[in-house]
Amino acid sequence: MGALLGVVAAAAGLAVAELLSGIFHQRVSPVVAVAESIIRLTPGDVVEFVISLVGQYDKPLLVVFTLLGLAAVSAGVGVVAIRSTLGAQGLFVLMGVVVVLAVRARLTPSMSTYIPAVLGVVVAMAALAVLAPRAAVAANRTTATQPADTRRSSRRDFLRLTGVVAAAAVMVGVTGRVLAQGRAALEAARGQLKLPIRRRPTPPGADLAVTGLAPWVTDQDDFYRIDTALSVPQILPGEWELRIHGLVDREMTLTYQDLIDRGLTEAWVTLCCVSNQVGGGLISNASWSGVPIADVLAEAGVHDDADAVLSTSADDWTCGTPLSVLTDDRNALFAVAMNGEPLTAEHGFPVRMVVPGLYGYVSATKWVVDFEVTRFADFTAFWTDRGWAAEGPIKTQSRIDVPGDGSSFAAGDVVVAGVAWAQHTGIAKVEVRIADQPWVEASLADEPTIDSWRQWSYVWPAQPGSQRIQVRATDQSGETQTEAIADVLPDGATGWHTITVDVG
Ligand SMILES: Nc1nc2c(c(=O)[nH]1)N[C@H]1C(S)=C(S)[C@@H](COP(=O)(O)O)O[C@H]1N2
Ligand SMILES: [Mo]
Repeated sequence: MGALLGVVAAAAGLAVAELLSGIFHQRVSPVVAVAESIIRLTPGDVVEFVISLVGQYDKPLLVVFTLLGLAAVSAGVGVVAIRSTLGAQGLFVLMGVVVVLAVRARLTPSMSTYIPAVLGVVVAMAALAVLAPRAAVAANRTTATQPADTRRSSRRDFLRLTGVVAAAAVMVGVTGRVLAQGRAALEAARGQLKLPIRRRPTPPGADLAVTGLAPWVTDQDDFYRIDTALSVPQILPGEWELRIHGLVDREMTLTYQDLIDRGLTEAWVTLCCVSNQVGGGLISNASWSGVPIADVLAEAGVHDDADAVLSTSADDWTCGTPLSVLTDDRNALFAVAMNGEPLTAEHGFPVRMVVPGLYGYVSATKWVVDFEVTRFADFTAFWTDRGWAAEGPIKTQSRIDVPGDGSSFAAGDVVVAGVAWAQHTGIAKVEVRIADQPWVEASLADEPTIDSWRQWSYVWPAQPGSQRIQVRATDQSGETQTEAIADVLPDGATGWHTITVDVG
């Protein structure tokens, strides 16, 4: 009775998790995330040996084994539930934590990443709460004096309810899997693309390779993700079209193949979110492949009275960008690839905008499908409607990555290192201040382009005690970061990143 209870409750939760992950078009569902994490944590030679045995069935088999494992653990939880519902709920929470960690390891976190796993656990717990008391009565653990027919009827009651929950779980779970097919088709199409590009090596001298310091190039899976899309837009390259219109001489419609046929330009660009707090992680650097927006606009013939472009995504998100940054000589691109790979669906597949020097909300439209040349006076966009500034040039900033805030270590020479950025202006100087001592200059890594962030480091002869470390950057226009603290709203945070460490 207990085992059945546990398995059915877990199945209800799992089904809801699969459904939500299908609705959100996530690349992996919670179950697959657990399965993939198992592969990751298994030694390579063991994985290879298993694959040599089962061949292409490795993934489906692993998912089946993961499900069997989950069922076994859940059965155990159900047995516990007959004795202590609270204890069983605790075990479900624990399983939930494992699933969330697996999801975290396999998906770039965004607004909706953890919703399926978390709601799945909630549903499993609710099912347990409803079924466990009935199971306990049916298992006759409540009173020894219970008449036999009462026990029989409560057993029937339990089995009937369990059957209903199980049937609902199967229906919901299957719906989730059907919804996931769309994403699978998209992944297949993405995998079949043969773009004439390769991953570019990190430019020599740009990466100081300090442990704990953000690598100069961010892998696509580690690249920060910000968007309003609960459900990731699914657009096959063959279906994608970009309409260019508005204040132009010639309207144009570009297909994916049109873009590729134009030849791809490569550019290192660091993207940054206006919501990035001082010291925050909503910033990443990559090599982008795409078509210069300026070339396309020149072909369309922009009218003299235009000063902006209103771009719209497949999910109707809108963004206003100054025309000037799209037509000058910077690398503003309709990008199709990041780090030599087609964009992932989460980062705008098949085509997005990338513009050096502007926060993402005014420049980096993912899943872009409409491009209207217009005037700022004539429109508002998604975030400007919500109080954010119409123009969003990135503010010069710097961040301390190592040592970590609040960390403790022994006195002696300690490497302090981080990144600084002033996209399309360039970083001229980074300074570090320990407590109230004078500012000292950090050494800078090479700057292959002014459109990317720049790493810095400083060897600090650390003295014992609690110590404050601050950083500030000066850009190549001579401007030094202001100490004045400003919130991210309406046009980006200011202030010096400050950490405290304990030197023993
Ligand atoms: N379609 C669409 N594009 C979008 C957004 C969005 O919500 N929808 N968010 C923007 C914001 S605020 C940022 S910071 C960047 C982030 O791009 P990334 O998720 O690839 O890092 O995308 C921009 N492009
Ligand atoms: Mo953003």
